[in-house]
Amino acid sequence: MELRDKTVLVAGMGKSGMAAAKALLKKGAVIALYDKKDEDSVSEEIKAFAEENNISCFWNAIPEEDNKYDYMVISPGIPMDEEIAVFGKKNCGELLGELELAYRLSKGNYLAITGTNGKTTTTSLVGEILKLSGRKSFVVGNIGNPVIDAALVSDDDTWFSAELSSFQLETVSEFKPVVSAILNITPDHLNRHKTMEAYAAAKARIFENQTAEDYFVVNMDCEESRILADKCPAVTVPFSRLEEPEFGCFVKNGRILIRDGKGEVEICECSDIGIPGDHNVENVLAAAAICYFGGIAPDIIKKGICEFEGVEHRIEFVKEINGVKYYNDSKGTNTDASGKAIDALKKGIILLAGGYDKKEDFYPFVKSFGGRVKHMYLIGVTAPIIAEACEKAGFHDYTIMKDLPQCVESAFEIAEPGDTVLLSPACASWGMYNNYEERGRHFKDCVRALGGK
Ligand code: UMA
Repeated sequence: MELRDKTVLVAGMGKSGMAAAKALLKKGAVIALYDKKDEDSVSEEIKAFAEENNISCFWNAIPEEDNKYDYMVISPGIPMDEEIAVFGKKNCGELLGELELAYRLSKGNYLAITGTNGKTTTTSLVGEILKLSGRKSFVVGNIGNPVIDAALVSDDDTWFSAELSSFQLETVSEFKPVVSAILNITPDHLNRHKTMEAYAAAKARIFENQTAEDYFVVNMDCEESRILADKCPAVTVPFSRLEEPEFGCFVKNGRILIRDGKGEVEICECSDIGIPGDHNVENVLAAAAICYFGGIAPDIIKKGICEFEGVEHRIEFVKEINGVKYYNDSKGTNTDASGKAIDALKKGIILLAGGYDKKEDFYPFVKSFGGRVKHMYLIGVTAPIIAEACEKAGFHDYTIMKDLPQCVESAFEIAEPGDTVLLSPACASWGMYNNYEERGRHFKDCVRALGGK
């Protein structure tokens, strides 16, 4: 992709916008910056970057109609019906996301992972296995590392383990991974995508440019994901915790096996998996299939699985105080993810939930507690909405609280030895925190502060 002297409007100056802007400058493009924030709210770092490089900025202002650009690089957080996206479609030669830009500027091979939940764990595990294989590799994408930083230093032998969100996939056009994977599809981000069909369609864009030489790893235990295989041009590699496909990755007698069309290969024992819950068996099955069909030897895959300790903010053990275990699952940003954390931790759970409203229905979530949640503390915009779902479901053991520290204090007061205090909000953090990491760290600080009590 030739960018020298091309004009590019970078829309959204978060992590990916900033990384894209820097890369575009390096490639000789003439850039302008946009963010819906007003000038006072834009960080000093961004303002200094703009000033040093003499860049025009549109802070909380849409460019005039007579401004034309060759490209717009749009951030994943900006919905396509926002005024700036509408401007981009009309006034910019092409509208692309940071992922698509990075792909066009990179060399090497992509192992691309999407799904509603399990993305970060699977992408991290694939990244660990790639590292063990000795290949030059990067873990990138929605996990928090813009793809473009690694793209600029990639070569033909580079491998990317890329976590991709539906937001990022909405703006791909040429992106073509060697192996793509859809881990599961359950309701999430419906405030943005509006319908499950639109959400699944955005996820399915992960394989739209694949060909018969590529692979598509898919969860055959998840109907919403499985049906997408019919539309996929690549070789489908199903994985299953419950069935034994003739071709694919599955569990048999406590062992993880792969059938590759030539025979059956053992990867590891289920007991080798160090991260809790059935959902993590699924993540391991997916990672094993992705790596195996990405050409990595089974013994290296096994080593990666055995050594993997999980990721921060995902059912992360924080501390035990007076026989009560505290877990940080701040990454539980939808009901499906939080339901899996509850499943993994069994019973006696004091649950801390609530946050930003993504228009999910909380009734099935509360209904699924099945006696495992002792009490629930609720915060954020969704607190009264979850409370209403609790009443409807006949679950009355909840309290609406002011903030997270108050929840932790109260949980500490009521918890008895053997109980578990779990932060798994079933909601995004926005409105109270900048991101789930900040929320998770705050929770851990609150728990550690209990230590002296
Ligand atoms: N902005 C606008 N107009 C809008 C919306 C946002 O101008 O309508 C501006 C904001 O003021 C802000 C910037 O855009 O300055 C934020 O951009 P962004 O929301 O796209 O966030 P980034 O910092 O670039 O982070 C993005 C991903 N964020 C989202 O998709 C919302 C990060 O995923 C990702 O790690 C990062 O790129 C690097 O690839 C986070 C996430 O929450 C973890 N993802 C969602 C999820 O996992 O559920 C999809």
